[in-house]
Amino acid sequence: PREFAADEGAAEEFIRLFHAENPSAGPVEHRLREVMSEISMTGTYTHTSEELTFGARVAWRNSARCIGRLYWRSMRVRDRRHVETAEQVADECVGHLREAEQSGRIRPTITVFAPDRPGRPGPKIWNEQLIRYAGYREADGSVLGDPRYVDFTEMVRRWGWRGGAGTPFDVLPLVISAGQGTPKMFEVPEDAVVEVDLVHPSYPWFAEFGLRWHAIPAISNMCLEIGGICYPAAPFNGWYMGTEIGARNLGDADRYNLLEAVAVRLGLDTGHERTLWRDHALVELNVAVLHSFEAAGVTISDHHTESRRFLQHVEREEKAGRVCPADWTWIVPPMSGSATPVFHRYYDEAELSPAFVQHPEAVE
Ligand code: HEM
Ligand code: NRG
Repeated sequence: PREFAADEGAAEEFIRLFHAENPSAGPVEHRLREVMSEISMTGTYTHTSEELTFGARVAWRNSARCIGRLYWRSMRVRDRRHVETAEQVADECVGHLREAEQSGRIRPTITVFAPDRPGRPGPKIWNEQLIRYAGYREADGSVLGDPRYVDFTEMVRRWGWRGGAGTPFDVLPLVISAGQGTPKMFEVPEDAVVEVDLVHPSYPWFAEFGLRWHAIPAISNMCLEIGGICYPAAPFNGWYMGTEIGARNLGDADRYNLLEAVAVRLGLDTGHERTLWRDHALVELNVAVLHSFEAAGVTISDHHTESRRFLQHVEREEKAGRVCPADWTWIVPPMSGSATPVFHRYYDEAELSPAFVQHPEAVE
């Protein structure tokens, strides 16, 4: 129900939260009367820039699947609520990438575009992330590139995209629609996409795989929901945890599927599971990812460090008198789970607001 009026209950709950955590913002009753009168007159209301900044940061704090929440207070919030056209949104997404990546030091950043209003939906970014690699289905059924984006790639090709050079790492165009308008495509300029070539600290042959990955994970298809207002385009980024690339993106059988190729180059016996060739290949892939990002001066963290930080975050939240919602199945890293402290406990599973929520009509 993206075009419906803002819910007064959700608005009140958020305004009360904002004032409880920001005592210097003045009396809550005054602001509540203002918000309720704006809703009754227009069907929606306008966040102050302080409310927007706080709301976006708390949406991150409430993201139960995210292990990286220790630094939630320091996220940079780019208020671009006045931006509505597809062209301007594309420009600002590129600006976001440039600002988030200052010579390799990645800064957690979110850009918030126009919200949904009654009868007037906000702009929408169709890409799952601002930077993703195309997947081309070949005649023999195999896939060149990222198999996860075969459908998306076929869609943009049907719409006339001819941008890809035909490599396994072609950056997809941004697909953006403004309100009810038909979506438009925009190339991400090459100089706005920082990438890291993957090498291994001990195996020179590793470079021959020709692997690389982009520096910035920037999820762009989730709706930022604050106090009953939905911001459908609000791309955000932090930095990568190595396993996201080394274990999942490069290792998963339905992604780049590299475990067997790496195991063979390592000289392992892939004929028997009990040689643990998959596990061994996973470790070396992940060593290569962490080593290469570090050598390139691009921020990345390993799953042991990020796990420790996360438990520090949980502790801090408890001290502040808040529950920290967490989903064990997402928090525990995809390799060496039990070697990280986050494995050995349970978590609160509350669903809190503000939040990042998936669009029901999202495309992959
Ligand atoms: C999920 C790490 C910053 C919001 C995740 C996941 C990891 C992670 C490992 C699981 C991803 C997966 O398994 O595919 C980090 C790290 C950050 C960071 C290391 C560094 C600062 C952020 C920021 C936001 C955020 C800035 C939002 C403002 C989320 C959300 C999910 C998530 C909403 C769930 C995504 C989904 O449901 O698909 N994060 N994150 N994270 N993170 Fe973070
Ligand atoms: N696994 C995905 C990214 C999901 C979010 N991870 C982050 N988010 N680190 C991938 O591209 O591999 N973040 O905002 O930093």
